[in-house]
Amino acid sequence: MIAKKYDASKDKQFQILDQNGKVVNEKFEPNLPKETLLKMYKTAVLGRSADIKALQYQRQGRMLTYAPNMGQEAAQIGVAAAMEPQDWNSPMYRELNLQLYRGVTLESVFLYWYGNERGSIRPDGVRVLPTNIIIGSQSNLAAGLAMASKIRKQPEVTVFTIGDGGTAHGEFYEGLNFAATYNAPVVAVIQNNQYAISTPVRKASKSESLAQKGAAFGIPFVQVDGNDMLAMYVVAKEAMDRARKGEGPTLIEAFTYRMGPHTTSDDPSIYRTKEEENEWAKKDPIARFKTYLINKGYWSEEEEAKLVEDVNNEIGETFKKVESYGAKVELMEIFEHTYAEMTPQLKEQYEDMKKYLEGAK
Ligand SMILES: Cc1ncc(C[n+]2csc(CCOP(=O)(O)OP(=O)(O)O)c2C)c(N)n1
Repeated sequence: MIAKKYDASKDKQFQILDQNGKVVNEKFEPNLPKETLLKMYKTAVLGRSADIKALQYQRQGRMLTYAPNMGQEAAQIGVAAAMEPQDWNSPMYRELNLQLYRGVTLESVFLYWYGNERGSIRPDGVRVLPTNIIIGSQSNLAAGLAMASKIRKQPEVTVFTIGDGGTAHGEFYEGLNFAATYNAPVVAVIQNNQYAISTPVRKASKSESLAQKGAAFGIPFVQVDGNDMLAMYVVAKEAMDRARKGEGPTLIEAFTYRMGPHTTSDDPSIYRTKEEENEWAKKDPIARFKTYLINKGYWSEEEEAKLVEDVNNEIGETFKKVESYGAKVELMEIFEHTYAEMTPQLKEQYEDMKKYLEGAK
């Protein structure tokens, strides 16, 4: 297994495509059909363009807030492409590309950041939990979900994603420890984009790599070049297969970089240098994957121009629709979606809130 050969505690990172899009680890190059590779690429282009547009909409005062994904497309899509339709995601908030690949609509992602909770509703059969803003909570949810699949003998795997900062939270350890101990079908993916808002990872952990925290759970762990779509896919596929066979969780660290701000309320120029940003711009995950596809004869600049135009039209149309819906929802909707039936506590909270709002009129 890759985790055995690429020991993250010895500073070994798994890579297939180098930053120029050249295959440097042929033995591991996956034999993916052209349609799958193109779906991965097109999703990344849509995700990147949607990120740029969302930042602009927010600056124009048309969007509430937004957490951009730029730079993390491969780390998300490589994982999503390794999943089967029946698998589950317990996502964090910086997960646009993973969500798009798995069938969440751009409309619902925009709606969510617009401030409309209806953006949390998934199309039928799309097994992606609502966005977890509470750092670390996705780990315990994943452990519970995976345990339910195991007890019900369903061939489902749950993937949870967490930031580097999130690995300093208790829930990361609680969930993964439980999943490891009971061999629950979980794949844990750390999106190490090197900053938790302005806190660099070296101020949040003393470990050489974040992957090696897996040793404490007794599970395989591996650090991957998170800007390498192929490496992320191959490692995630191996981890998914293991989990599905009942062999328990794997911990994957995607070593990547957040090219944009933490959210629209952040200014990264205060805590990181232009040189650092320029270095990482050279490692752009989309650019190197594009070169790979062109070299394979699967993609061309003409197709690129057409795709960018189509994608920008789609984004513009989608956002116009979202603006026409607005952010207003019925009060009841805030309370009624957590359980199949509202608990007495939720009913009480609803009544309290209703009275409060009536009093405020
Ligand atoms: C329990 C909890 N504490 C604090 C916050 C506020 N907060 C939002 S994002 C963030 C940083 C998270 O960084 P990281 O886990 O590295 O993920 P990234 O945002 O870089 O993707 C913090 C502290 C929160 N959402 N939840």
